[in-house]
Amino acid sequence: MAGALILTAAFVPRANATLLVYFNFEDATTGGAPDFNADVVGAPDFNPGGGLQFTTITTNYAAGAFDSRAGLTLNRSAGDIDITANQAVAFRHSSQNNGTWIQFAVNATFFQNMTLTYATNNNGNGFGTQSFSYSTNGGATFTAAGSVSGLTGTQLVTFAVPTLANNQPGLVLRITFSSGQSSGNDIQTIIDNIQLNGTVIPEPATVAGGLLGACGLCWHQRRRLIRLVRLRRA
Ligand SMILES: [Ca+2]
Ligand SMILES: [Ca+2]
Ligand SMILES: [Ca+2]
Repeated sequence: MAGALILTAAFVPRANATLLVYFNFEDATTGGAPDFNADVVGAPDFNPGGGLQFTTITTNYAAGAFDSRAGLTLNRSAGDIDITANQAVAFRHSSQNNGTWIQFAVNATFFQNMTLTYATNNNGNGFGTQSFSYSTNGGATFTAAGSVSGLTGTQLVTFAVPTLANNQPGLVLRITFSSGQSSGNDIQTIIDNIQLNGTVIPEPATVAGGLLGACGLCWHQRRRLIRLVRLRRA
Protein backbone atom coordinates (compact mmCIF):
# COMPACT_ATOMS: atom_id res chain seq x y z
CA MET A 1 0.00 0.00 0.00
CA ALA A 2 2.92 2.34 0.68
CA GLY A 3 3.84 2.37 -3.00
CA ALA A 4 0.28 3.22 -4.03
CA LEU A 5 0.17 6.03 -1.49
CA ILE A 6 3.36 7.57 -2.84
CA LEU A 7 1.95 7.40 -6.39
CA THR A 8 -1.32 8.99 -5.24
CA ALA A 9 0.45 11.79 -3.39
CA ALA A 10 2.24 12.79 -6.58
CA PHE A 11 -1.10 13.47 -8.26
CA VAL A 12 -2.78 15.42 -5.43
CA PRO A 13 -3.31 18.97 -6.73
CA ARG A 14 -1.55 21.81 -4.94
CA ALA A 15 -3.88 23.14 -2.21
CA ASN A 16 -4.43 26.70 -3.43
CA ALA A 17 -6.81 28.82 -1.37
CA THR A 18 -10.10 29.43 -3.11
CA LEU A 19 -12.40 32.40 -2.52
CA LEU A 20 -15.61 30.67 -1.54
CA VAL A 21 -17.71 33.69 -0.49
CA TYR A 22 -17.09 37.42 -1.03
CA PHE A 23 -19.08 40.45 0.05
CA ASN A 24 -17.85 43.78 -1.36
CA PHE A 25 -21.09 45.71 -0.64
CA GLU A 26 -20.67 47.51 -3.97
CA ASP A 27 -24.13 47.08 -5.48
CA ALA A 28 -25.64 49.89 -3.40
CA THR A 29 -25.75 53.68 -3.15
CA THR A 30 -24.77 55.99 -0.29
CA GLY A 31 -27.52 56.21 2.31
CA GLY A 32 -29.48 53.35 0.77
CA ALA A 33 -29.86 49.75 1.86
CA PRO A 34 -26.50 47.95 2.03
CA ASP A 35 -25.69 45.33 -0.61
CA PHE A 36 -25.98 42.15 1.45
CA ASN A 37 -25.72 39.88 -1.61
CA ALA A 38 -22.41 38.08 -2.11
CA ASP A 39 -20.50 38.95 -5.29
CA VAL A 40 -19.87 35.90 -7.45
CA VAL A 41 -17.73 34.83 -10.38
CA GLY A 42 -20.77 33.81 -12.42
CA ALA A 43 -24.22 35.36 -12.83
CA PRO A 44 -25.38 37.94 -11.89
CA ASP A 45 -22.04 39.67 -11.13
CA PHE A 46 -19.62 37.97 -13.54
CA ASN A 47 -16.91 39.39 -11.28
CA PRO A 48 -13.51 37.64 -11.73
CA GLY A 49 -12.78 38.64 -8.14
CA GLY A 50 -16.08 37.25 -6.85
CA GLY A 51 -16.63 34.12 -4.79
CA LEU A 52 -17.74 30.69 -5.95
CA GLN A 53 -20.96 30.72 -3.98
CA PHE A 54 -23.89 33.10 -3.77
CA THR A 55 -25.31 33.78 -0.33
CA THR A 56 -26.87 36.65 1.60
CA ILE A 57 -26.06 38.45 4.85
CA THR A 58 -28.83 38.54 7.42
CA THR A 59 -28.80 40.59 10.62
CA ASN A 60 -30.81 41.34 13.74
CA TYR A 61 -29.32 44.87 13.96
CA ALA A 62 -31.96 47.54 14.57
CA ALA A 63 -33.62 48.48 11.29
CA GLY A 64 -32.82 52.03 10.27
CA ALA A 65 -29.58 52.08 12.27
CA PHE A 66 -27.39 50.82 9.41
CA ASP A 67 -27.06 51.62 5.72
CA SER A 68 -24.59 51.85 2.85
CA ARG A 69 -21.69 54.34 3.14
CA ALA A 70 -18.18 54.99 1.78
CA GLY A 71 -16.22 51.75 1.74
CA LEU A 72 -12.69 50.49 2.43
CA THR A 73 -10.05 49.22 0.03
CA LEU A 74 -8.48 46.90 2.61
CA ASN A 75 -9.12 43.20 1.89
CA ARG A 76 -10.56 43.70 -1.58
CA SER A 77 -10.21 40.44 -3.45
CA ALA A 78 -7.64 40.04 -6.20
CA GLY A 79 -9.41 40.66 -9.48
CA ASP A 80 -12.43 42.48 -8.01
CA ILE A 81 -13.78 44.65 -10.85
CA ASP A 82 -16.80 45.90 -8.88
CA ILE A 83 -15.12 48.75 -7.00
CA THR A 84 -16.34 52.06 -8.47
CA ALA A 85 -19.29 52.55 -6.09
CA ASN A 86 -16.89 52.17 -3.11
CA GLN A 87 -19.62 51.24 -0.63
CA ALA A 88 -19.67 49.33 2.66
CA VAL A 89 -22.17 48.60 5.41
CA ALA A 90 -22.10 51.25 8.17
CA PHE A 91 -23.59 50.88 11.66
CA ARG A 92 -24.87 53.60 14.02
CA HIS A 93 -26.37 53.64 17.56
CA SER A 94 -23.77 51.12 18.70
CA SER A 95 -24.68 51.24 22.42
CA GLN A 96 -28.21 50.08 21.63
CA ASN A 97 -27.03 47.21 19.45
CA ASN A 98 -24.46 45.37 21.53
CA GLY A 99 -24.90 41.63 21.04
CA THR A 100 -26.39 41.98 17.56
CA TRP A 101 -24.84 40.14 14.63
CA ILE A 102 -24.44 39.75 10.91
CA GLN A 103 -24.27 36.23 9.48
CA PHE A 104 -24.34 34.24 6.28
CA ALA A 105 -24.90 30.62 5.34
CA VAL A 106 -22.49 28.69 3.13
CA ASN A 107 -22.33 25.15 1.79
CA ALA A 108 -18.81 24.13 2.80
CA THR A 109 -18.99 20.65 1.28
CA PHE A 110 -15.50 19.75 -0.03
CA PHE A 111 -13.90 22.73 1.79
CA GLN A 112 -11.32 22.81 4.57
CA ASN A 113 -8.65 25.17 6.00
CA MET A 114 -11.20 27.98 5.93
CA THR A 115 -10.42 31.53 7.02
CA LEU A 116 -12.85 34.42 7.47
CA THR A 117 -11.37 37.89 6.90
CA TYR A 118 -12.84 41.38 6.59
CA ALA A 119 -11.97 45.05 6.84
CA THR A 120 -13.46 47.15 9.62
CA ASN A 121 -13.19 50.81 10.55
CA ASN A 122 -14.20 51.76 14.08
CA ASN A 123 -14.22 55.15 15.70
CA GLY A 124 -13.84 55.59 19.45
CA ASN A 125 -17.31 54.49 20.47
CA GLY A 126 -17.95 51.87 17.77
CA PHE A 127 -17.86 48.11 18.20
CA GLY A 128 -14.36 47.70 19.60
CA THR A 129 -15.04 44.01 20.14
CA GLN A 130 -16.13 41.72 17.33
CA SER A 131 -16.59 38.00 17.88
CA PHE A 132 -16.80 35.02 15.56
CA SER A 133 -19.04 32.01 15.99
CA TYR A 134 -20.20 29.28 13.65
CA SER A 135 -23.07 26.85 13.26
CA THR A 136 -22.99 23.48 11.50
CA ASN A 137 -26.75 22.93 11.75
CA GLY A 138 -28.04 25.77 9.63
CA GLY A 139 -28.03 28.31 12.44
CA ALA A 140 -29.88 26.36 15.15
CA THR A 141 -26.92 26.50 17.54
CA PHE A 142 -23.63 28.43 17.45
CA THR A 143 -20.15 27.75 18.85
CA ALA A 144 -17.83 30.63 19.79
CA ALA A 145 -14.58 30.48 17.82
CA GLY A 146 -12.69 33.74 18.30
CA SER A 147 -12.85 37.38 19.29
CA VAL A 148 -10.90 40.58 18.70
CA SER A 149 -10.98 43.58 21.04
CA GLY A 150 -9.65 47.12 21.05
CA LEU A 151 -10.52 47.67 17.40
CA THR A 152 -9.95 51.27 16.37
CA GLY A 153 -9.39 52.84 12.96
CA THR A 154 -9.16 50.68 9.85
CA GLN A 155 -8.03 47.14 10.53
CA LEU A 156 -8.09 43.68 9.01
CA VAL A 157 -9.83 41.05 11.11
CA THR A 158 -8.91 37.39 10.61
CA PHE A 159 -10.69 34.39 12.12
CA ALA A 160 -9.61 30.81 11.51
CA VAL A 161 -12.66 28.62 10.97
CA PRO A 162 -12.38 25.50 13.19
CA THR A 163 -11.88 22.14 11.50
CA LEU A 164 -15.28 20.98 12.78
CA ALA A 165 -16.73 23.29 10.11
CA ASN A 166 -14.93 21.46 7.29
CA ASN A 167 -17.17 19.82 4.72
CA GLN A 168 -20.36 21.08 6.44
CA PRO A 169 -23.26 21.77 4.04
CA GLY A 170 -25.23 23.69 6.68
CA LEU A 171 -22.47 26.04 7.82
CA VAL A 172 -23.41 29.51 9.09
CA LEU A 173 -20.74 32.08 10.02
CA ARG A 174 -21.65 34.91 12.41
CA ILE A 175 -19.92 38.11 13.55
CA THR A 176 -21.30 39.53 16.81
CA PHE A 177 -20.75 43.16 17.82
CA SER A 178 -20.04 44.38 21.35
CA SER A 179 -18.34 47.19 23.35
CA GLY A 180 -20.34 49.79 21.42
CA GLN A 181 -20.74 52.98 23.48
CA SER A 182 -22.51 55.50 21.27
CA SER A 183 -26.16 56.48 21.27
CA GLY A 184 -25.47 59.06 18.56
CA ASN A 185 -26.39 59.01 14.91
CA ASP A 186 -22.85 59.23 13.54
CA ILE A 187 -21.29 56.20 11.87
CA GLN A 188 -19.33 54.16 14.39
CA THR A 189 -18.49 50.90 12.65
CA ILE A 190 -17.92 50.08 8.97
CA ILE A 191 -17.55 46.55 7.63
CA ASP A 192 -16.32 45.82 4.09
CA ASN A 193 -14.77 43.12 1.90
CA ILE A 194 -15.74 39.97 3.79
CA GLN A 195 -13.88 36.98 2.39
CA LEU A 196 -14.28 33.30 3.19
CA ASN A 197 -11.31 31.44 1.74
CA GLY A 198 -10.66 27.72 1.91
CA THR A 199 -9.00 24.83 0.13
CA VAL A 200 -10.81 22.07 -1.70
CA ILE A 201 -10.67 18.67 -0.02
CA PRO A 202 -9.23 16.29 -2.65
CA GLU A 203 -11.78 13.63 -3.51
CA PRO A 204 -10.22 10.15 -3.28
CA ALA A 205 -12.25 8.94 -6.29
CA THR A 206 -11.08 11.88 -8.41
CA VAL A 207 -7.46 11.39 -7.40
CA ALA A 208 -7.63 7.67 -8.23
CA GLY A 209 -9.37 8.47 -11.52
CA GLY A 210 -6.71 11.00 -12.43
CA LEU A 211 -4.05 8.47 -11.56
CA LEU A 212 -5.58 5.87 -13.86
CA GLY A 213 -6.05 8.48 -16.57
CA ALA A 214 -2.46 9.66 -16.37
CA CYS A 215 -1.22 6.09 -16.52
CA GLY A 216 -3.61 5.23 -19.32
CA LEU A 217 -0.93 5.10 -22.02
CA CYS A 218 -2.20 1.65 -22.84
CA TRP A 219 -4.61 -0.92 -21.49
CA HIS A 220 -1.74 -3.11 -20.42
CA GLN A 221 -0.35 -0.57 -17.95
CA ARG A 222 -3.84 0.09 -16.53
CA ARG A 223 -4.42 -3.62 -16.01
CA ARG A 224 -1.04 -3.93 -14.37
CA LEU A 225 -1.97 -1.13 -11.97
CA ILE A 226 -5.34 -2.71 -11.10
CA ARG A 227 -3.61 -6.03 -10.51
CA LEU A 228 -1.06 -4.29 -8.30
CA VAL A 229 -3.76 -2.64 -6.20
CA ARG A 230 -5.61 -5.95 -5.85
CA LEU A 231 -2.40 -7.65 -4.75
CA ARG A 232 -1.73 -4.93 -2.19
CA ARG A 233 -5.26 -5.19 -0.83
CA ALA A 234 -5.14 -8.98 -0.62
CA1 LIG B 1 -16.84 47.88 -0.71
CA1 LIG C 1 -23.07 42.30 -4.56
CA1 LIG D 1 -21.46 43.13 -7.92
